[in-house]
Amino acid sequence: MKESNRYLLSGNEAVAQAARDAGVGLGTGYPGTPSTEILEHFAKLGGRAQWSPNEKVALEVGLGAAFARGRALVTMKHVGLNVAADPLFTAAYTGVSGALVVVTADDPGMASSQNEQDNRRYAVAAGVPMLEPSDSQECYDFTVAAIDISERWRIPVLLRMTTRVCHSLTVVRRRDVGGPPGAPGFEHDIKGRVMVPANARPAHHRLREKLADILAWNESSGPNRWIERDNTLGIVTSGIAYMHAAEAAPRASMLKLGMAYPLPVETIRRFAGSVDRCIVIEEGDPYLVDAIRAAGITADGKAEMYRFSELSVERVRRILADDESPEPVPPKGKPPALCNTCPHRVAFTALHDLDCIVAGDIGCYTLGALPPFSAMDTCICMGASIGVGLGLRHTLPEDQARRVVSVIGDSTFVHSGITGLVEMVYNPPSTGHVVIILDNGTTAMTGLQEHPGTGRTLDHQPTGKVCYEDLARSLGIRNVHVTDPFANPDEFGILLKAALGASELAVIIARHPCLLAASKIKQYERAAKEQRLCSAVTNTGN
Ligand SMILES: Cc1ncc(C[n+]2csc(CCOP(=O)(O)OP(=O)(O)O)c2C)c(N)n1
Repeated sequence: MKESNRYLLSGNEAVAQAARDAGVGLGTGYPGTPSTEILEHFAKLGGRAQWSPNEKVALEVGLGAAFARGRALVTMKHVGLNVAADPLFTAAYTGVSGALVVVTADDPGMASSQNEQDNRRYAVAAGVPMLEPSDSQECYDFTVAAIDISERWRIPVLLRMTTRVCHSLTVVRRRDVGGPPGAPGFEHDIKGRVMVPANARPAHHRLREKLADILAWNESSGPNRWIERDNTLGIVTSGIAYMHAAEAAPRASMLKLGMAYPLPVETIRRFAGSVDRCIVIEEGDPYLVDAIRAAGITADGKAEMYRFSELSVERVRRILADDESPEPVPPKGKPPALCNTCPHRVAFTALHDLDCIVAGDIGCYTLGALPPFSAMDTCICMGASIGVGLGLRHTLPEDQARRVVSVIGDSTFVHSGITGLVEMVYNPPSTGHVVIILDNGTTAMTGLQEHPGTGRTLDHQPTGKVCYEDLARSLGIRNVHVTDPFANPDEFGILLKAALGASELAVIIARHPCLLAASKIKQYERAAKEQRLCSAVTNTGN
């Protein structure tokens, strides 16, 4: 919807729009709810966007672009930052020559995640400034601000979103976002970018000096809002919690923090001193309240029960009233289930029938843990199925070890399963091991994104393709089988039984397209074929 300069955008769309308006030259990331639509929208707006095999690679590519004076946007869900943490911490030391903005989309309440970690703590641990928008306008404005801060202080900047901020639609006014990026180019700076200890020691000092400077800027002119109203109650808040607090206590004075790190402690001290009761309203961990109290400022916080799940207007009212009585239990929704025609069903039926011990992984196929299959025994993080399966095989008595199988999806295998396969070859259990790759030709869980195993880019154009069977064979695994479980369910069961009976390493690739993706895949393949024919005709001059 557009009325003059007014756009109704989700937070994710607003980040993409700001990145496009600000001349971001490269967007990289790995899909993950609630962040996925940022790069997809950036591509729709004409930006160059790429899915990487995982978040670590995405951040490294973004960092390289920012070393070349480019403006880069890197997107991921909160747990993605665990994967990308290694480059992030040292990129804080090297800094950047252009701009590097890293979006972490946290999922309090775990609408679609395996934990509800609060990534504000990453900003402190890595020493990277963090901005925290509350609505789509701020998603737009703070993306622009993050680019400015990154370029001004030559430092990566974290933009922390949460599920409601990512997905809610609010009005955005686009604006003049300042100058275009400088021309790309490379300057040698071995001392600044090669982080051996002799270079990293002074780099750490430089980082702390930058952070002190950013803190001074945040105290004087950071993106924080002091809203003075009735001074009997003052609320310090940030992110989506601000929206709930504004509705729950419309007459209270507010200090709304836009920059979660470094915290403008002196501004908070003055605010707390200006009200009779100061209370911190924040979603997730007691991050703000702990830091505020550590600075010797008196402030109330929330009871431990409100650390879990998302806040709401009602929950904020309860926090303000010090109400710790049990909360009403929300009605149970319909549990999710594998689609009736999902090819994963065949694998889980066989795993169930053969009484396997299944080290599982994350994707649509995690639903194999539910009845009627009940055929997944562990699920930790992306890629963990292979390592966990190997550990089980190394430790269990032989009769049980022989029943252990690792099950992993295709996107997950490329993300972080390949190193597990290398471990399997390097430290094989005495009973062998069986890995099933459920290859449905897409990243179904997050909405059918492409990945390096599909052979298509983010916008579905043909590109290089990783072949799992060749990869497994190249590692020295001899038992590699490709089967279509949908076309031939009996064959899948027979293969699995034989693999379990042998004391060898085996990889079974169960290949059948996700039914939701199949027609689109055919369409992309047809378009690619037509394109090839066209260029062949052009090349022969006909
Ligand atoms: C580190 C990390 N990044 C992203 C996600 C979000 N996510 C969960 S599973 C998954 C991939 C699922 O695709 P695939 O393995 O192909 O299985 P499918 O859903 O297609 O069955 C993604 C992107 C996550 N949980 N953890």
